[in-house]
Amino acid sequence: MRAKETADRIRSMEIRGAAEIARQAALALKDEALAYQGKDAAGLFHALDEARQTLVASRPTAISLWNGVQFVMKGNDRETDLDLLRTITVRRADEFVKRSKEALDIIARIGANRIPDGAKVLTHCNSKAAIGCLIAAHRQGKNIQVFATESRPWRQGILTVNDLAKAGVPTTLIIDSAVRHIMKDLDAVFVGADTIASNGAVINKIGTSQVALAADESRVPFYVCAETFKFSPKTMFGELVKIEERGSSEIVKPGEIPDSVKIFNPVFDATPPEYIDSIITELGVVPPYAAYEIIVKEFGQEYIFTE
Ligand code: RUB
Repeated sequence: MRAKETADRIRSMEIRGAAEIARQAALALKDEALAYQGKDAAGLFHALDEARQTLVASRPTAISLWNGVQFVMKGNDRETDLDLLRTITVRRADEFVKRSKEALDIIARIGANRIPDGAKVLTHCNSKAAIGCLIAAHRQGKNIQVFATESRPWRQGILTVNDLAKAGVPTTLIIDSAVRHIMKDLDAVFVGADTIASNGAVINKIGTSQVALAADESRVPFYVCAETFKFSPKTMFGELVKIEERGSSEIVKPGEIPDSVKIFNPVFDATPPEYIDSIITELGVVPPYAAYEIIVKEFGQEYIFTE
């Protein structure tokens, strides 16, 4: 799928979830490289760069998307041979997808070890990384029960309970406002991440920080499952993570409320590091305060200044 179509499908939420949008963006750059009809490397680079900008603009606050396209484009501007530039772009896109899928498998195995037999675990929204851990624990033969929030307004919780039920995991769907009511009976919370800042704050689906607060109050361990491409090199250089706001039609139907009522629809929120027990990555279980070191190790500094 070419970049424009991929961007449209990301914007409309047909493609969603931080890891999936990054993988699809990388594959869109691959398809752009394969479809390029021009005769020189500079032209292909220009086409790829335009595609990169189109993709990044489709969900501008998603660092996974930015990291994914940066991974594919890294060093492309120095390549002067057209065939080589095409080959390198295709190879790097495939490598990003492969690494991201391997990371998911590793996170699932590591995360499952943190789930004791008999545990009741809560998850919020629809994170493939978090769900992977829950399914892996179930496959280890542990008798676990999962509680999944509905996650208004898009109701990604419906996807989650379908994923879990398909894997045979005993699952209960709850509305978002039931979280605090049931927290005292739970043993762990597993959520994903859209972005992790250099100070260890985790940006994830709106409501995640309330779940973390309730978990902290009941002393329930709160785990974040995230591939290293969810860490934001931009935050290391002082950029604040912008919280995406989406339209009012996601919340109310036309005519349902008076025009004078404003609607505020932030789709992510930030959970401070002090509410997070550990972040489960493909590099292992790390404290949120290790975010800075992960960013330096994975991205170095050269990434920061390419935008
Ligand atoms: C999805 C969401 C998920 C993260 C992590 O939000 O917040 O928890 O993206 O998901 P949206 P994953 O539905 O708005 O994209 O672990 O699958 O990358």
